[in-house]
Amino acid sequence: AALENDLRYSIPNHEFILYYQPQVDRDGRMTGAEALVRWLHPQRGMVPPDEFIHVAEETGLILPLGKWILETACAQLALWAKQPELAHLTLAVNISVRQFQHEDFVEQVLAVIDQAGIDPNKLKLEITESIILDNVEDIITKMDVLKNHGVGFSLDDFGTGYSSLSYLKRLPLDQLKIDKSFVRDVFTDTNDAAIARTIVSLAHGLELSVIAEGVETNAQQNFLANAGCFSYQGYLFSRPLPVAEFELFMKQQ
Ligand code: G
Ligand code: G
Ligand code: MN
Ligand code: NA
Repeated sequence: AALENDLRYSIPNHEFILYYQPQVDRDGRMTGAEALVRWLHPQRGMVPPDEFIHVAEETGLILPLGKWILETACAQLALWAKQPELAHLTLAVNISVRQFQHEDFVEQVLAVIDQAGIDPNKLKLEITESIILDNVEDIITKMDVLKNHGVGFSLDDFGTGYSSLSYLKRLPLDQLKIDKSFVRDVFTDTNDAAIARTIVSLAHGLELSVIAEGVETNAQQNFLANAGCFSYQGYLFSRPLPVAEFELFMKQQ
């Protein structure tokens, strides 16, 4: 409850910042980033999103917070677009189900893109399987409008939810994101290895791209490459970084 109360003041008090984690292709080139929110609490220090996102979702504060995250991420993309070494970067932004369900979501995303003056093709929205709890027709309609403007969709934490593949194939997705829990145990759990391989071939079969998160070792990267996955995100390349460090990291590549 204390956390919930503090969360109410955290937005007007500007206590959030975005970190950026690089995404890498098969040749080691940096192709983009995922924006990850951090709460710099005046007393508690840095509170990780696992501790406050669910509170924000339960209280509805995820709506103003999610809006701030989207605005900040798009403003960052606009700044990168002006710098030759960074202009190619895409940016993935996590979207809560609660945000996506809001009736103004599509208009809000389009307005933010417009205000920031960014190329919508550089923006990727990460949604999770839990979105399917809603009316699938509504979801498809919303996604289609944004897709027609160039916005991409990645299905985050893929394989950890409970969606059926028959719903999944109807969503106009661009990418599946292999959850880090499968990547972590790929050499110690033959089930996880099989699941990781299966997600890659499912993505190929559905003509979607695929990215693996939580890649921490070269061996894991090699396993994924052998399975046909050539986009990666994880500590092997970089932890999520504050923007100044992220830009420095990108320019050193
Ligand atoms: O950055 P970290 O790995 O600690 O994030 C943990 C989880 O918090 C992520 O898996 C993601 O689900 C959630 N998260 C991080 N940043 C955001 C954000 O900007 N918006 C939403 N909705 N969730 C986020
Ligand atoms: O959106 P999602 O909840 O999937 O966010 C990804 C989370 O995974 C973030 O909290 C990020 O800090 C974390 N993460 C990113 N790379 C790695 C990694 O290589 N290993 C582990 N254990 N976590 C990672
Ligand atoms: Mn994510
Ligand atoms: Na994830």
